[in-house]
Amino acid sequence: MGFVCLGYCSVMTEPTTSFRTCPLCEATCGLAIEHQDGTVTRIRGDHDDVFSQGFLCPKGTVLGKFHDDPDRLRTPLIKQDGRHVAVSWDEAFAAISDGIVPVLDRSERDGGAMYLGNPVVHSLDLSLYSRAITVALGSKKVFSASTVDQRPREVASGLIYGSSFTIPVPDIDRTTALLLIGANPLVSNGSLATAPDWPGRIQALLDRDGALIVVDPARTKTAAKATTHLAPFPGTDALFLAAIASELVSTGQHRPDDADRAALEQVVEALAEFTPESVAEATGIAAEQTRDVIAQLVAAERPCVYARLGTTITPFGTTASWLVDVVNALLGALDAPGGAMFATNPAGSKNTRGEGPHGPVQTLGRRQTKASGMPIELGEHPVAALADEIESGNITALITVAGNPVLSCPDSERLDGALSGLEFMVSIDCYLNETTRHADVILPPPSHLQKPHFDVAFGNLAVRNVANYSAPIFPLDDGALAEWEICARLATVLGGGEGTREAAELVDSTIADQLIRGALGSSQCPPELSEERIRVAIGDRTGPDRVLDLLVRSGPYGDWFGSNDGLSLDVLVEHPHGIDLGALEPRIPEVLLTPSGRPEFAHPSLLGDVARLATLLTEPSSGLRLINRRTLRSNNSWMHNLEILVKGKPRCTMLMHPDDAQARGLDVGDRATVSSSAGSVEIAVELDDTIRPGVVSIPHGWGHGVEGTSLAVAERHAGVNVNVLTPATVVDPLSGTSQLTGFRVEVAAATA
Ligand SMILES: Nc1nc2c(c(=O)[nH]1)N[C@H]1C(S)=C(S)[C@@H](COP(=O)(O)OP(=O)(O)OC[C@H]3O[C@@H](n4cnc5c(=O)[nH]c(N)nc54)[C@H](O)[C@@H]3O)O[C@H]1N2
Ligand SMILES: Nc1nc2c(c(=O)[nH]1)N[C@H]1C(S)=C(S)[C@@H](COP(=O)(O)OP(=O)(O)OC[C@H]3O[C@@H](n4cnc5c(=O)[nH]c(N)nc54)[C@H](O)[C@@H]3O)O[C@H]1N2
Ligand code: SF4
Ligand SMILES: [Mo]
Repeated sequence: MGFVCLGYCSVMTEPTTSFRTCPLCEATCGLAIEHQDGTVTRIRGDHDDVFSQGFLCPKGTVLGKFHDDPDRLRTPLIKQDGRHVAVSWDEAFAAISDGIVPVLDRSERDGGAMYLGNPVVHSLDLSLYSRAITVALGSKKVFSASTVDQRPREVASGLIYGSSFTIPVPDIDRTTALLLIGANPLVSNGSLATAPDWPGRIQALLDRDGALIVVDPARTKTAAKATTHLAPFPGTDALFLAAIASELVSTGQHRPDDADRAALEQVVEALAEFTPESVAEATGIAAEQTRDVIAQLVAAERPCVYARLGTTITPFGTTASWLVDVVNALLGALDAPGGAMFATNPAGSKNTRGEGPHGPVQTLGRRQTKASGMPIELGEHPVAALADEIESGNITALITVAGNPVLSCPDSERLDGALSGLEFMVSIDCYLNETTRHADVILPPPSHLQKPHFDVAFGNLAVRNVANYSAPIFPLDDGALAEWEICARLATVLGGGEGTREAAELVDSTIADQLIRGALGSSQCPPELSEERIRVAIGDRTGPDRVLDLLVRSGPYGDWFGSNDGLSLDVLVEHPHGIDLGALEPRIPEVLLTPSGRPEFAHPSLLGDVARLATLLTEPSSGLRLINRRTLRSNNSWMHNLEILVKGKPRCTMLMHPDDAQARGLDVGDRATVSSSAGSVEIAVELDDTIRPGVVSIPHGWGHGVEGTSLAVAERHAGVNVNVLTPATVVDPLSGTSQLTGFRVEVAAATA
């Protein structure tokens, strides 16, 4: 019988299952994605994934829906007469060249700025190529989501260990007592602690009769599992940790590494005024509760302290992060199995090059932002200063990459207004949303299923050493550009070029050349290796695959371009469920890049903040404070356009203790006006006795339905933007990180 085409049969393919790491959060779950003819039919957890073993959360199942979302941008847009219209890539790059280059040149490049959003670290292309844009922009004004997130932890690590990448992670699978502060991994799926299936790992801890001690003003899903839950006043964790540290030493219960004993005792001497009694009123944690926690940690065979976002988005974030490490070290839990350990990144990291001790002295406070004098640390401006810098004319052109600062950054109403005053703005983003509506040009990346994936960042943070590469499942759409190519073309335009494919390839080969030189210069490079041999080994790959191959092969598990049988991209491709490289192993001193060759616990910048911490002891705790909250079916600001995640009861509500509500004449479902020093919003009240009296919570990332956006589903589930309330004036002075939790608000019944 002849071949009869019914119109669609010519493209019918066999149903296929592809395995892929979920790129949405830090948990890095393995997904089994069933698809046919370019359409995802089903997503399950990959039971053979070496790390996640089948676990996934509701977000992991929606990558197909995101791929098909009609609002996801497929062609570049430029703003004409206040409206965004579709154009070709050539037209988009020409518009950027005409629009931004003169603006940059007028300020001798000083007026350009970048905002790098959270998904940058979840995208292989962006992790490897967004830097090309920064370099070409030629401005030092780089902002990112880090200063509304983990920057205090990184600053503390830079000072203590000599690298901001050297972040201790909880060895969750081996600990016997986990003190978990300001984190809700049963909802967030974990952060700065890459571990798929937190629920299972926490359950395993409980099953082996371990203790889970949760410190959180709310009895969250995680706290509900705890063997002990303490609900402190927000923002006071550094006091609690200081009291634990000093009590451990004053009662002689500390057991640090002898090499660190002197430094730790110097620290504890400075902390003498913080005792379980002296901090009790300020923290809301009774002295006997603190002593009980200490007793549990000391009695445990393998104790571990882990703190996350609830401790870093406070004015004492760096100090709290430091004290976490001090307490772990005093317990003998730092760098010990079952304690707080350091991962070994398969893609390599500053701390895997075997360079060892004797790095440079790390200092703070050398640079400040022009308009508001906020600290610039680790090469980044605090986002709290972005509106100031724009309004005072110091920033005239902005490039946002995978970020939605209008919803995620403090004093956002003002920031929203400031963005409309820019002379030129470019966004690389998948949606026309609250931020990108200000952009003169929007460059859309392909969907996540059309990109390669490898977690170059989370190799530093994983609770097991694992390497897992995912090839794209679907090809690029006709005429679409890979995200690395968008970055590279944009970089050449910013440099005065035309943004052609050839120019982008030049950027790509320059990056590869630098990595080849770096590999040859490494102390770990086998002496017989030559540039020519490396080039032969990497073959004709280009783009992110070539860069990743170079990183992995010259990384700590690498094959050094055929010199041994270690990892290469080819080996990763042969292992679609990932390669397990084993449990974490002790790495001190090899991991350190400090002048002394030991952790600098007594770093002057950290000791220097103790006096400020003492001022918290007398801060009045009256009134209401607003804390942050995450919900399982949400991911910061950008997954609200997927019906399956937003349907059902509204998630953007304010949780309030019934006593606090009653005192204000509020009942379930009532609308309340919430105001702070920065602004006010109106929101529905949910009564909830799981939240501490004196504290209310509102999730972030909402506030859709704004004019000029194109998010049909999100618009129907708009919610309010909590960051209208967040003051931009309060930052952690050591790291420039905004206070997004624990600031004062007034709540009253909304008037009609
Ligand atoms: N009040 C309050 N505010 C907070 C927080 C809080 O707890 N409370 N949390 C803070 C934290 S921890 C963070 S990390 C920030 C996050 O804030 P942002 O860094 O602004 O990140 P998102 O809100 O996730 O916005 C991501 C943007 O990237 C786009 N995008 C998604 N994937 C891709 C991609 O692969 N490529 C490109 N080019 N674009 C992509 C989306 O469309 C969206 O516009 O918010 C912070 N803000
Ligand atoms: N479902 C979902 N998952 C996510 C995200 C999301 O938006 N939704 N975002 C991702 C991102 S970008 C990040 S950074 C991670 C964050 O992941 P986590 O670090 O786990 O952060 P949160 O889930 O915000 O939990 C912080 C907890 O701290 C508590 N808290 C607030 N203030 C204080 C305080 O002063 N002291 C103490 N002790 N606790 C306090 C809050 O009540 C909350 O339970 O989650 C990631 N995963
Ligand atoms: S937990 Fe994170 S990585 Fe795992 S499926 Fe959910 S969003 Fe994806
Ligand atoms: Mo984050």
